[in-house]
Amino acid sequence: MTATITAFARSPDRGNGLARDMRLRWALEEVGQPYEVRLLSFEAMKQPAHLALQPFGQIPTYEDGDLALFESGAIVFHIAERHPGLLPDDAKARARAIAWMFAALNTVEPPVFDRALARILERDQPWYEQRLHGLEDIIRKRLDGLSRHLGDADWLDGAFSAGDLLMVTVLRRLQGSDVLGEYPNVAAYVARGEARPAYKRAFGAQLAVFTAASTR
Ligand code: GTB
Repeated sequence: MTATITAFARSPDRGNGLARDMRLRWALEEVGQPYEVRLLSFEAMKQPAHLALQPFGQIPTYEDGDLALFESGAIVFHIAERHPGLLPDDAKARARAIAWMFAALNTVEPPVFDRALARILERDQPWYEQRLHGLEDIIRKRLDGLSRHLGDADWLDGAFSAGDLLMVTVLRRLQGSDVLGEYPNVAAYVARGEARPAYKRAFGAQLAVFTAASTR
């Protein structure tokens, strides 16, 4: 059965691939699984039908037969467990790849996402600059660790994995910032992820949604 995911009918990022359906699209493309997309307005996301799938009224969700899932990390993990290509077979390497999935979402994403939110919502506050510097200091600590670990390797732990997929989607939010520019090997790592054919197909698919919505 073909899985169905949900995504914004009109993404506020204007097709930049920053909304979290991009993680699911990329994972499904990496493992060669077809998928369908149900596009939702902000209003539809808060209706009972969607709340039954996603208690917080957000995208993305994933439905496959009688299985419905929410949380992009859990969905990527589910896809990676069911299809070869995103998690190593070796048990220890697999455990390490899963650790990197958690690191992306639990350790790196919070300050990166908070910075993005602050730049949108808190710009007019008198304490904005102080808050931004504080968040960027935390992000630098995360990128110090990531950069040191990565060195000149292509991926976080051997072959490309779901850990890299999530980490790259998190780091993309820093693109164009001075803070990412301070870590050339991390910036190159993000570019390497974006150069993958599966990434490009996923990006193109979500961009097509935004382009179609803009011409209506
Ligand atoms: N932890 C959940 C997951 O990983 O699935 C978080 C899901 C989530 O944050 N969903 C967001 C959402 O539905 C879209 S991705 N927001 C609507 C709401 O909460 O009412 C986050 C996002 C939103 C907007 C941009 N953007 O404009 O650039 C990028 C990312």
